[in-house]
Amino acid sequence: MDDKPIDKNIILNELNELHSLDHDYADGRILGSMCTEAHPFAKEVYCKFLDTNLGDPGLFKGTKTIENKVIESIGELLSLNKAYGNIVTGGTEANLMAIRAARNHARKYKGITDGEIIIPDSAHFSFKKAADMLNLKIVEAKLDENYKIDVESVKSVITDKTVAIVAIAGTTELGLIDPIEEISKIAYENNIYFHVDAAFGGFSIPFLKQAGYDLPVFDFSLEGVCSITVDPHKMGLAPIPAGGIIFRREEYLEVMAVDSPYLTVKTQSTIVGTRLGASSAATYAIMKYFGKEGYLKLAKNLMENTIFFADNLKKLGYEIICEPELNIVAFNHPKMDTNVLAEKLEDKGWKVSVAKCPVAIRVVLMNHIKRNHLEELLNDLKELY
Ligand code: 0PR
Repeated sequence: MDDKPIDKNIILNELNELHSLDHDYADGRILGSMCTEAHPFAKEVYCKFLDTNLGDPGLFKGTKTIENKVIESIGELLSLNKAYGNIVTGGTEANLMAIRAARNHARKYKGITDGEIIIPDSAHFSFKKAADMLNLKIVEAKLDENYKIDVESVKSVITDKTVAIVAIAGTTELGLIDPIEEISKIAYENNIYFHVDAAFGGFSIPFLKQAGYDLPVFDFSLEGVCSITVDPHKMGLAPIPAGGIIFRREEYLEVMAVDSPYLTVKTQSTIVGTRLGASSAATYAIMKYFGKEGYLKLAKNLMENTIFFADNLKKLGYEIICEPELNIVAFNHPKMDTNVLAEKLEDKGWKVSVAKCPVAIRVVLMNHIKRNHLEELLNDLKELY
């Protein structure tokens, strides 16, 4: 740190210079991000709530009410009348809370002390972090030929140490929805905690279904589902950080509670202590401002872009890994190595993401990628073919 204060303009100049090295969503060149530019109204509200702290909710009763209302609203979207949960920093923290709840619940009610969690091969790496922190063993369930969790494989790896089963509604690499209904049944029959990671799909699947897309049920209407991750900072257009964890029952929060005796509320179940109220307020604002109608329009528009892009890739001769269920397209050149193609696209100014399972170029069609960007990208892909 400098000894003497420095003039604001000098500081701002330095920061602006560094900020200019960042990529801008508005260029439409960021192809592999599940985040996008937050809506201006959500950003405006976010700034107003920057000093609020939900770690001590008795001091910020109004903001705590806002968080409760957001959780209630997301719960309703996921077919749950009375929802419990929190707005957290993102999908990683939401998944960590879900797995912590499952572990503590199994420890308390089943006496399991060396638990295992069953996750699909396609699960986000946040579950590896959760297992590491919570001292749980990961058991990977195989994927079927369509890159979805294999139901028989899940059945075959259940043991008396299983504390949770995880399935995904909108996989990170391919945007696919696992057979949640079947897994829910298995979890329910075996009395095992079932968590659905809909970090990406949670803010679009309900609306796409409403728009007539034939997508499977993934939410609390399935009796085995105990918790769902759904992130406002992905398809919800809320500013980063905003993840969501929704629990079916309050007892899942209770089994995580630790005493916080000198605070205004005497127990705390979240991982983070001091935590932003701004994320809840901004999420509340954008959900109200958009309404179901706004999210439906957004989700539909992004799916139309997805189908446009996939169809044109096929016309050019590229190979699509799977028909997109949500707004992600993964593809390969029939002859060129994927990493070589990725490098060539990078040379043309695209920020490319390469999926690992299977290896493919992966484009997440978020709101910052418009038709004109897709046309430019298709032109470049045509040249490279
Ligand atoms: N669950 C799923 C299904 C996810 O796809 C992700 C992240 C998470 C959980 C974890 O969420 P947080 O990153 O909010 O903790 N998916 C993206 C990924 O890892 C996140 C991302 C977003 C990565 C923007 C890059 C980027 O530019 O690919």
